[in-house]
Amino acid sequence: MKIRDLGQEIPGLILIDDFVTEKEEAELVDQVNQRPWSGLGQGPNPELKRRTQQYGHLFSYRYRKVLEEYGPLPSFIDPVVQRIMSHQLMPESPNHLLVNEYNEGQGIMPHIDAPALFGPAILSLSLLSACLMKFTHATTGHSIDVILPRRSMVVLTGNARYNYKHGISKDLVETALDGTIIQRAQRISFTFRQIIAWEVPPEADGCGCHSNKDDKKSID
Ligand SMILES: O=C(O)CCC(=O)C(=O)O
Repeated sequence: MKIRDLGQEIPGLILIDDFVTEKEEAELVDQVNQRPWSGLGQGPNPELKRRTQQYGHLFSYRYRKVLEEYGPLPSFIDPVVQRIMSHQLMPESPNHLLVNEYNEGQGIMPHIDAPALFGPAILSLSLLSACLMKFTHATTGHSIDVILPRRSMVVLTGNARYNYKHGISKDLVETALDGTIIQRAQRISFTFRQIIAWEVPPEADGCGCHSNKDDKKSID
């Protein structure tokens, strides 16, 4: 494991290479492939244009709120959660695991995970292939691309979590700033979050703009 503090570029951004081994990666992918996927017409989030799974809680992209508590995260993810906690990457154990599958030509629109619903640390583990994650400051537009290598964990806290949108393009080939060329292929990500509220309180969302941030990512 190699921890890279990218805080000079965006405060609160950390990238950890080799967070899981190749064997663990294969096991994690095998576990999720034995379970049902949602999206692409399948409930409980049929409108999603990519396949997803959720553990711990069910978040509805359509209603913009948590609908159900499933219970503890499944035991197959325990070693990863233990590693997260032993490196103090989250203040509390995650109670939501979102699995996203991106095939060639699939990405996720720039968004900030709803501050009222999810806790101060958002972590995402990249499996099967790498991609570029673009971070764009919500007001200044300052933007950087970060390569998320296969089997790495990206950690978003502080500025990176609250003030920068993160997104992944649909491009089939991506070129990083340093010239690295990334041929996009199937990628499965595991996003770990702490759900702190089931819905955005009306006073925090008076203009409805909070929900839009997350809405956009749901359909792309
Ligand atoms: O795939 C990823 O690494 C990020 C996923 C994400 O941002 C999300 O589902 O909110």
